Amino acid sequence: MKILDRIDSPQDVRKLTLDEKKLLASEIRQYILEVVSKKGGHLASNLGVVELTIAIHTVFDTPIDKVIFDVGHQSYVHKILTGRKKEMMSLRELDGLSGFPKKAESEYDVFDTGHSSTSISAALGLARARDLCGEKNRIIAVIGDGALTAGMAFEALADAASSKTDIIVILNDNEMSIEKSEGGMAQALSKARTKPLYTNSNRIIKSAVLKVPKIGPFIVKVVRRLKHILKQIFIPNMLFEDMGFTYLGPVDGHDLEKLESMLYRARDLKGPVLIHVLTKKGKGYEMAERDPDLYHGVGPFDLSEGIKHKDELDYSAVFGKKLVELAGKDKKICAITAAMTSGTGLTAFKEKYPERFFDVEIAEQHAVTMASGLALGGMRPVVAIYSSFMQRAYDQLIHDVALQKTHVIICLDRAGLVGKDGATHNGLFDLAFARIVPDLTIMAPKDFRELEDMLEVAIEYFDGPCIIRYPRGKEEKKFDSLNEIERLKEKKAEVLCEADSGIVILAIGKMVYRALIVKDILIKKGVDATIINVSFIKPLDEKTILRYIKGAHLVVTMEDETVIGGLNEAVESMMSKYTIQAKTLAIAYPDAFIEHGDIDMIEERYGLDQESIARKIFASYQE
Ligand SMILES: Cc1ncc(C[n+]2csc(CCOP(=O)(O)OP(=O)(O)O)c2C)c(N)n1
Repeated sequence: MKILDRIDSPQDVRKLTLDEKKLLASEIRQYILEVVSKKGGHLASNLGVVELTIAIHTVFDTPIDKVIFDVGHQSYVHKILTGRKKEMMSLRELDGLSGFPKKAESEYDVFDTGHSSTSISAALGLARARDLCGEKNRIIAVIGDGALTAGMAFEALADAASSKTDIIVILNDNEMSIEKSEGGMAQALSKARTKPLYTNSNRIIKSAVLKVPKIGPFIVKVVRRLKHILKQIFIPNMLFEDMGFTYLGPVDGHDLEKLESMLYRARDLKGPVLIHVLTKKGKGYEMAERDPDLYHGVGPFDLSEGIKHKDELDYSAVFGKKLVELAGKDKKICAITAAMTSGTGLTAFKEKYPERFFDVEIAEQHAVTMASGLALGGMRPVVAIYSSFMQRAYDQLIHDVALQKTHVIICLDRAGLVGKDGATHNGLFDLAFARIVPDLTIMAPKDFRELEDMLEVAIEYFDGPCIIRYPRGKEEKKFDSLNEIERLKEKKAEVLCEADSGIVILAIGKMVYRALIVKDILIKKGVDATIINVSFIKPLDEKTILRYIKGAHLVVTMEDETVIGGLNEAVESMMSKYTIQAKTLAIAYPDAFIEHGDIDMIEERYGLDQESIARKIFASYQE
């Protein structure tokens, strides 16, 4: 019988001997490889934290002691150890286990994560609540070196340090964000990695000096006074110590014995403690160790063959290619990413124009404000960000870009539903939050070609801030629209087909092609529809739209967004401005957080598949 078969909770882990736990670690690695190669998910990060997670659940009294996993993509081991071993086979499926910690899933999941760098803030809040309630449990935040690059993590560290409360921050340093960690924090950590272990050497020196007859204790006293000087010599990481943390480490994150003893020491210390743990991303699966960024987030793949590089075109790749082309002609174009170079399609740009490429690490807010500075300095910055991560930089969009009318182009990748990563990663709110920002142009392309044209027009012909939002994956259909640049320069919508049935469908992005399919279904039911590709959510091309909706019977809006604040509201407020009486129907996601799973299945659940849409339109038309 495998040891893993005997593990239903951390209590079972605590009963194991060290050797059994080492075996358990290798069984867990095998299981994760089996699950993720079948289901897809985050692989390399989970393989790297197997021993660390076992040690945490051994040393701390979870769930009374509370552990928060930053980002949460590395929580699979934690899920396996906390009673969800079997459910791992439903990982990231609709109604299955989430790929991130979820309070609703388990009492061991303390805080829902997904976006990076929230763990220390949440842990500090829990620690303060514990103190105020007179309780005694331990609060632990597990944060990667990548996640530590975000401003929010620094804000929390500073607050935690000055709070003097008991809180443990475990820094999981694998020298990788999704790509190799770079920047000032990476440099500081790399210095710390190469220096001797402070806590061990400090203890050893102290006990040796104490043994010196008569003058030993005196020396220790003097030495205490000279602590600051000693610190300079022995403490590998002044940054954390100077802030007010007790720094322990670095410790080998794959040596269970050392890890456990370090965690026991941290557990019994007072005040804020930071443990620096060194791990290897992808540990135990050679291909992932060699290429951890490729194995960060994966789809299903063959374990013996590994992931094959596929050169399939998706929106990110089309964006990246076009930007490289434009940057060849226009030396002022700069590209900015917040730790998502390959995800946003910017790898080729980085290689071709390194001096105009800026990876600011997980710092979306800084990315947007820095872009505004670049624009003020005469450059043409293009910031590529996933729609959901842009939520971080909302104030920067308003205050640092739109208010100052700087010519910053923000390309929102993964707009709409993302599927398996679920609620934290869905890009369903960008229209709602961006639409109310004055002086902002917001576009959504129906296919690759329109994305390329929008990018060119936004950079070369528009002035002031622009957003282009596009979905994950491939285009639904290649349209044969011609001379798009001229139309887009005038911020015009595109009438794709006209009908005199009184049904007008206004669609954006990937919903444009769906509108055409819906029209075919409707025709079979005996009604036709006019279809307009809106292209500009802001400013709406009122002239064109008005021409078709005046006198219409039913105006349908189709968007891959939440129903609040997006295209539907824009059209409805325009209709009320011009007192257009037509009935309206919103095809959009409800005012709710949409769960993880296969995109087709989620669309069906919320009535956004072609059949459901056609049914709704037909019913509404007949009412
Ligand atoms: C706000 C935000 N921006 C970007 C991401 C995408 N992202 C997920 S994991 C990750 C890297 C995290 O690196 P690290 O914390 O070191 O964890 P590791 O995967 O190396 O264990 C990034 C950039 C995110 N989840 N949240």
